[in-house]
Amino acid sequence: MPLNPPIAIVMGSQSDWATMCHAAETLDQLEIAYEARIVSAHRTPDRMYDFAKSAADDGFKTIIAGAGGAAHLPGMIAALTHLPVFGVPVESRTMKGLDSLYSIVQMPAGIPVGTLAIGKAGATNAALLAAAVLGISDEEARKNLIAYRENRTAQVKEFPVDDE
Ligand code: RP5
Repeated sequence: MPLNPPIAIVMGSQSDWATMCHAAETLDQLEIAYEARIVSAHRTPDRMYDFAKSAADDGFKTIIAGAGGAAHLPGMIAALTHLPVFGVPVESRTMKGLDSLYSIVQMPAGIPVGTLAIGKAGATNAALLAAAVLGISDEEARKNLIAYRENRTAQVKEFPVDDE
């Protein structure tokens, strides 16, 4: 049976995709394969359990998990797998994502979740961190990540200009 792509992007709801698609787009730019799934800690706990317990055997190397509000998904997945988990706090409607951030970042010692910024920046950086982890042992991923970073640097003007 073919193994899954190296990176999983999971999220608690369809509504998280507007944020998590930025992780997917970043991995697209890096030409790194991923699988995106809706895996809710609260609404589909059995699906979450099955996903997390089999993630390593299924060939995933890193998991990006995004959720908002009472955002237990990244921490629960981290409790169920030894794979690195990067958590993305999705901006919630009522608390602007501070609730999501606090839910994800305050893990007890022993079960780490690498927690990113709220929203698009966090989703983008989660993909870049996942690529960096993959790049330790995958030369293609490493080359693409280095090229991505060089390209971003080259786009920064040295002097400011009036609005174009
Ligand atoms: C969380 O509840 C999800 O991660 C999402 O951010 C939030 C709201 O979900 P919906 O009510 O939009 O489906 O579990």
